[in-house]
Amino acid sequence: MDDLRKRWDAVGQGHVFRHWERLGADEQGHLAEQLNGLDPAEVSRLAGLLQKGAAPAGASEFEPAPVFPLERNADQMVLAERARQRGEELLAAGQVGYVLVAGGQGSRLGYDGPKGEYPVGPLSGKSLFAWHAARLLAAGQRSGSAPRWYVMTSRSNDAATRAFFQRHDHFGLGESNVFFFTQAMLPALDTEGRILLASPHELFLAPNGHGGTLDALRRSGALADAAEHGIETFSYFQVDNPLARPADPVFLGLHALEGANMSSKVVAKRDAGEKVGVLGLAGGELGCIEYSDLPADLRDARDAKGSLLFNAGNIAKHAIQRSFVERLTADGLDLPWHLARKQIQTIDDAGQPVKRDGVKFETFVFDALGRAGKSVTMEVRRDLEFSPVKNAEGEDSPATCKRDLTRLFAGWVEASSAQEPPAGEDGLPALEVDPRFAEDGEEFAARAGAQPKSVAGGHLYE
Ligand code: UD2
Repeated sequence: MDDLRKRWDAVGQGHVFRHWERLGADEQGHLAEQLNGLDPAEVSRLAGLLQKGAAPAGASEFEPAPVFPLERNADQMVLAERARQRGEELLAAGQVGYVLVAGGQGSRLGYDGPKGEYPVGPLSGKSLFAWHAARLLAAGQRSGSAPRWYVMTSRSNDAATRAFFQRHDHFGLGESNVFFFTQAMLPALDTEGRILLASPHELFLAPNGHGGTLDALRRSGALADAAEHGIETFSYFQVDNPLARPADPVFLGLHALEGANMSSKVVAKRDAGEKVGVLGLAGGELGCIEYSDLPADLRDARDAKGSLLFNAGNIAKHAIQRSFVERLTADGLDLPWHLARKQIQTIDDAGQPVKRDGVKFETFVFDALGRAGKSVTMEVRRDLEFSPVKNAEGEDSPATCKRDLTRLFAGWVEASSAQEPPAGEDGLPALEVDPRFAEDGEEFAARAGAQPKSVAGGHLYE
């Protein structure tokens, strides 16, 4: 105990013991455990960043990223076909492992549990986790190779996530094929760099951002596990997007043919004001320019064809070489820190609840693009690949996700000879297509003779 106190005193954080004497043994144990999980030197480095201020955005040096487009010329069509074949080979050889990031807190959605539990199946009420699992099962059926799934949680949702997978029998993937790992937490600091307490016996900790995935892959043994299983490439995707297609052979194949270390999928922005980051170059280095960093004149600028100049909306879908993660994390994760200044619920010196200005620290996975050397940025169809559930209402909400899924499926039905679905109460077709049944219009058409199940007054294809 003396040792612990000395270590934190030495870096000017002794105030975290202010309430120690009046804590119960369990509470003392909890606080000590939290502190033992942190590195005082790292906390000092973070505190040092507060003095430096935010890094200049360098807006004058922004340029659009080169993109492998959806509208392809003859050469690009040939290349895409070669890529498909290469991608299918990699998938069949089991060289692709799937990494799902599900460590975020989902506070914008207002859902009190792991976001992956959130129901998105329009008729089945299937959760985000179940939806992703269905895609992986479909990929396994197609390639003949059992998918290996690395699921990143954070300390606040790890137990609940594991329990959810248990209750659902790991969605038929097999318990031994799902590898859970947990990202690190970091303390929020006040504007003077002092650790904030959430209560007398508890630090205010927050997940260290999705860049922490890379570090957590190493620390958890997932990198070693992937090497043992012959996995060379991670297909990285976010829990909030049920349309993410983690086993896309064209994307994986392009990434491989290019010899890329990290690649990205993008969609054309809905409009100039859409709040997504765009893939672009800053000072010649590839990265993701957050919408808040893109000056209005660049945000609104158009090219000769009238498209937005900065149009490559980041859907947070990447292919990442295992060897690249090994290199990036060999001496601790070396990515820039992003500081989020927020009002934080903490306590005052007397232990009473109070709100204070504070700072949370995160790294972002797309900052690794600048270190990747070679990279492919591939444009994909928004209606097929991107409809995230982020907010409780409005854009990117459960309602828009249901609308997008239903419209997509309805298009497949319309283009085939399948039965027209009835309308649901909300006026949308009451329709759902499980990813194991079909993941695009072609696959759907190939099975159009199959009869849907009648569920909740609608047609469920599964
Ligand atoms: C992210 C991108 C944005 C855009 C959008 C696409 C950032 C900063 N911005 O916006 O450019 O591409 O996604 O959907 O990423 N997560 C963790 N641990 C963390 C933080 C996040 O696992 O510490 C996960 C989280 O569970 C979610 C994903 O990362 O699946 C995205 O996080 P977010 O919701 O904070 O990012 P968002 O929507 O602001």
